[in-house]
Amino acid sequence: MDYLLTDEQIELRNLARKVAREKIKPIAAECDREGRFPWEIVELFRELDFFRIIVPEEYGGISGKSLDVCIVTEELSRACGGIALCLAATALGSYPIILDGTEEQKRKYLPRIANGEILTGFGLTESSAGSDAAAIKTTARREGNYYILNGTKQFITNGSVAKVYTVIAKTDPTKGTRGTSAFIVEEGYEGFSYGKKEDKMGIRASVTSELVFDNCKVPVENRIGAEGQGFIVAMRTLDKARPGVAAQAVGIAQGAFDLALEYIRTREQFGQTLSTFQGLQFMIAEMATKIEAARALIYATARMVDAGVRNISKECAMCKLLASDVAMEVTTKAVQLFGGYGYMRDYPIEKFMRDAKITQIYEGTNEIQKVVIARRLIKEGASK
Ligand code: COS
Repeated sequence: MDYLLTDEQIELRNLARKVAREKIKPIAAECDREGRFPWEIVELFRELDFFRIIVPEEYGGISGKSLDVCIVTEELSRACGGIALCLAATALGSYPIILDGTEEQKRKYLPRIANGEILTGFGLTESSAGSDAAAIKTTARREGNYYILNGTKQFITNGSVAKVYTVIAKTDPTKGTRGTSAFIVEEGYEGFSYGKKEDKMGIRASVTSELVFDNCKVPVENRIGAEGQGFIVAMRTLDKARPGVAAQAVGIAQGAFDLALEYIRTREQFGQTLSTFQGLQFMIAEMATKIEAARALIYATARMVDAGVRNISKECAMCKLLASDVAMEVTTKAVQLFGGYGYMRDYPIEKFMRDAKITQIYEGTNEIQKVVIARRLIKEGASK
């Protein structure tokens, strides 16, 4: 199904699909095994102008549209959900600047993000502040023309490979969510270093590290939005990013499904291919239907984001919830269809299941997505 994509979007999708098949698929297993960040793919994305998709045209980009980011993320994730993240996490790290940055901040950073010179990351999570994002302990104390940041951010995607981070810190610990502010922190700032690099179950081609701030000096002009607006900046960022995680999840599901479908068409048992057994036919019919349902919701939501529709946290959360649950279900069933081979590392299928799991956890656990959805439903009341 083409979901009424424009000719340009179909061209973009086909290009991303080709890159995924020809350049990402051949290195996916090795990057996964070694936990290697694929700099050569970053270089290729630079050459292909893929990073420009994240950024609006007036700042050196070619799109800035959520739907385009989703299309590319999905296609890349069909080959490797981890490798796709160098782009998707750069989108996440850039959204605070795109959504709430000053004109100067946009002019300074977005062209460099667009041309692929810098990757970015988003620093919200801490060891004791995951779902409870307002519980962050990292502080930012104003001293003249600087803020002094102290604390540690945990599980930061692109941590140590990105050059620029958007970081949420407490400027007034007495004021709860209203006491947080957002900052742009560059690699090389005094007092900023990287901590532990995580050894993960999946998305192992993506780097996940701690960001450590020890009296880190950040210029006042790097504050994004007004002092006290950091939590809102973070929530707005997550709203915009969640369809992208959903697209990653659908891509992972589709990648696993493609392999499973080919497998059952050729694998013979009891003198016939697995595809002739009705139980398995029903299984693949359900898998494909759920993938399409998730994709359709993502496209519809991304179009709403791009049209500037306000108050769509619910729809963005629904995308992420549905797509990641579909990814987990589809990849688990794909492993099942491969039988014993599915459980073996010699086959590419188990990686999809490991990669899928994170999509139910990061950028807000699916339990948090349900909180966001339910709060909105209760606020809105029944449709008239
Ligand atoms: N857009 C704009 N503003 C928002 C918003 C959104 N999507 N969501 C909340 N806000 C505002 C609220 O309106 C409220 O503003 P006021 O102070 O003016 O009333 C403020 O932010 C605080 O909101 P709330 O009371 O809902 O905050 P909670 O502490 O209850 O937290 C959840 C809400 C659970 C939704 C939030 O903590 C969350 O999203 N947690 C998950 C974080 C996450 O995704 N982490 C993943 C790692 S980052 S990749």
